[in-house]
Parts: sequence; C-alpha cells; structure tokens
Amino acid sequence: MLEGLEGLYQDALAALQKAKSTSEVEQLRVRYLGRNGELTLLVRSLREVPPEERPRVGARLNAVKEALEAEIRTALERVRADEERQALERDRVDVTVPGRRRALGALHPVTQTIEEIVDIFVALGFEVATGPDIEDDYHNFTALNFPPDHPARDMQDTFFVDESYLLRTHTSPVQIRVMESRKPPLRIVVPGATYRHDDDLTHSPMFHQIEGFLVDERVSMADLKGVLTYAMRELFGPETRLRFRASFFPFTEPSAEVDIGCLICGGQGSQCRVCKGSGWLEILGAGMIDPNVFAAVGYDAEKVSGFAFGLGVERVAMLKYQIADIRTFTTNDLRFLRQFV
Ligand code: FA5
Repeated sequence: MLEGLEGLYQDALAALQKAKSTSEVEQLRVRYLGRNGELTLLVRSLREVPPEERPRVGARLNAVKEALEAEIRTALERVRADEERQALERDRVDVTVPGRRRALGALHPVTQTIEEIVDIFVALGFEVATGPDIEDDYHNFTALNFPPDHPARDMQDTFFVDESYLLRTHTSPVQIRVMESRKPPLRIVVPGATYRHDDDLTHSPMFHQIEGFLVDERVSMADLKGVLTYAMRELFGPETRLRFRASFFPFTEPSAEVDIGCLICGGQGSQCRVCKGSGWLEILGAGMIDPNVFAAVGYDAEKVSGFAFGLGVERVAMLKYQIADIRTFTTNDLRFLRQFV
C-alpha cells in the first residue's frame, strides 16, 4: 500500500506542476482528494491494513494528504497569478495612442432659435402648448373666422391631405384647441412646424412659427405692445425698435404687422439691401383676438379679451444671424450648420 501511495504522490506532484489553469488544478484536487478521490479511497482502505502496520501507514497517509493539500494551494496561487498576468496583458490599454474623436451633434439653428424665443416667454409666465401638424379645416380656418372663400384656403396656398384634412398653414389653430379645452386666464406659446405652397429666398414650403396668446379680463393692445417690445428686445438687443402697422387677419381685430428697426443698417435705410432701404423689417403678425373666435370656443367676448401674435422662426433666425437664403436651413451643409455649434 505504501508503494502505491508514494507512486500516487509522485504522479500528483508531476500533474500539479503541469497544470496551467485554476480549473486544471481543481480537477486534480477532485481526482486525488475529492469524495471518491484516489487518496481518499486509500485513506478509507486503511481499515484493511493489519492493525500492527496501521499507525505507520496511517501516519504516512496523513503526511501525504497534508503535503498534497499544500502543493495544491501552491499550484493554485501560481496559476492564479499567471491568469491575472495574462488578463492584464490582454486588456492592456496603451494610453499614448491618440484618441478617436467623436463627431458630436448640435441643435439645429432653427431649434436653437425656437428654444431661445420660448424661454423668453416662459420667463414671462407663458406655458408651452402644441397641436397636430395635420389639421382639419375647422381648426385651421373656420373657427379662426376665415370666410369660406378666403384665398388662404385655396389649393395654391394650402397642402390638402384629403377633403377634410390639411397640413396646418399656421400655428393659430392651436389657439382654438387650447381655448376649446380650457378657461381663461391663459398665457400660451406654441412652437411648431407649418406648411404652405411657397418656395423662394425667404419662403419655404415647411417653416416654423411661434404663436403666442394671452386671454384674461381687460387685456388691451397696450399689453400686446409691452409684451412684444420686451420680448424682441430680449431677442435682438436692448436698442431694438418696434413699429406696429395696421394690417388684417380674419382672427384678430384690430390687427397689426410688427416691424423691427433694421439690424443691418441700424434703421438708416438708404442703400441697405436687407431692409430694401426702408429701415424696417417685418417680423410678425399680431392683434386683439376677434370676438368671432371667442364665440367659436364658447367664451363670452363681453367678459374676456386677449391678444395673439405669430412669429416666423426662420425669419427671426435669418435676421439674427444675417442669413440671405432660407433654404440653407434645410440643405444640411455641415459648413453652414457648424457655425451654430
Ligand atoms: C400668420 O400666419 C398668422 N397666423 C400670424 C398671427 C397670429 C397673426 C396670431 C395674428 C395673430 P403670416 O401669414 O403673416 O401670419 O405669417 C406669419 C409669419 O410667418 C410671417 O411674418 C413670416 O415670418 C412667416 N412666414 C410665412 N410664410 C412663410 C414661409 N413660406 N416661409 C418662411 N416663413 C414664413
């Protein structure tokens, strides 16, 4: 038995020295010291050894078992250290390699302009509302007091989806949607895309507007002038001058078109190409909400009044950044877009 034991010990030592991984060492541990391991079986067969030899054999068995356990621990430490070294080698990071630059995107200049304008009104206590791009005739025209034969309803201005639906031509239908579902007082701004059959240097088939309206008791044209003057000065600078010109919209009475003093020539006019010599640039439409609009949403025009305005976002961005052609916003030329990062 002792011979077998010595042979087993030598084999185990040789095998442990060759082991290259923790799993190989673990397999050897099971093979020799597991519940049915070779050494365990020898220990179990000690009772078959004649009693007089048992102490000597037993002592040797114990010694070999302890030695083997120690060898296994040593082998484990060795292969673990090897494995760790290999893992470090494999995952080594060369910090001197130049980094790969990530192409970071940025907000589109039209989006930046929308955010800037909306922030000005939010600071004044306005809430943001939105509505659908695909509208029905009622909200886009009828409830806004457009007569049935108004030219804006014409196929040449409006993109119709089918008999009942169209791509909204302005953000004003959201006035109706908000007033239909809520009661005054209201202070609302509505940023959104709008669509018209238009295409030239200053007109795009898809463009953006920001609608604003305020409904309460005793709202006057002076409130409209005050709010717009403040907002435009925040947007274009404290020296900005505003001019209100009488105009017409079916949904406001009285109505005004609002010009700002030309930013390019400082209102001097004469040779200026941007304001075409007038010293003024048109920037938005506005007015006092027409009583017929209040009637359409069930408000009592004797009790409430309100103002509304609609601003062309691309037009504002063109003035602010002195852009000559509205189409540069949608041609995705990175040389143009990178100027707004
Ligand atoms: C309106 O759309 C009215 N809904 C504005 C309004 C709201 C008036 C509330 C009163 C009360 P208008 O058609 O003028 O009005 O358009 C408003 C602005 O949108 C214009 O001043 C212009 O800046 C911009 N705009 C109009 N058509 C285009 C276009 N095709 N491309 C780019 N901007 C446009």
